[in-house]
Amino acid sequence: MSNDPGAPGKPPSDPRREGGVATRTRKQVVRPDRFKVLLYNDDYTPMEFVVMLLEQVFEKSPSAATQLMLQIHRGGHGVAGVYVLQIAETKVGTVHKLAEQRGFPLRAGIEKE
Ligand code: TYC
Repeated sequence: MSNDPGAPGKPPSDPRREGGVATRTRKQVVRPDRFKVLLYNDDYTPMEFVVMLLEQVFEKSPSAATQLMLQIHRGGHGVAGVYVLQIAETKVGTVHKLAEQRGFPLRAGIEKE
């Protein structure tokens, strides 16, 4: 806060009012774009592996992870989480790395929200 008491009988000086022109400066609020991380169904990745990923990579509860895995299994794809781009890209890379290590064809992708 300003620590300018001003001269007695005068209001404190306000640099935004110098020259008698009132200006108002608002900080621009920048909200970064967000991206959905999608998981796609396939016929070979075990259900338990997908549930494990949803818990450990996407921080879902065990019951939320199971429900979402079944939704992907039945519907073809689902949203594992929503993040800023750099985090979304890292999550996709983690999914692909862990799936490839186990020889599973699981695929993830990114879609702008
Ligand atoms: N369809 C797989 C199975 O029957 C399970 C599965 C669910 C795979 C979700 C991928 O993103 C996926 N074993």
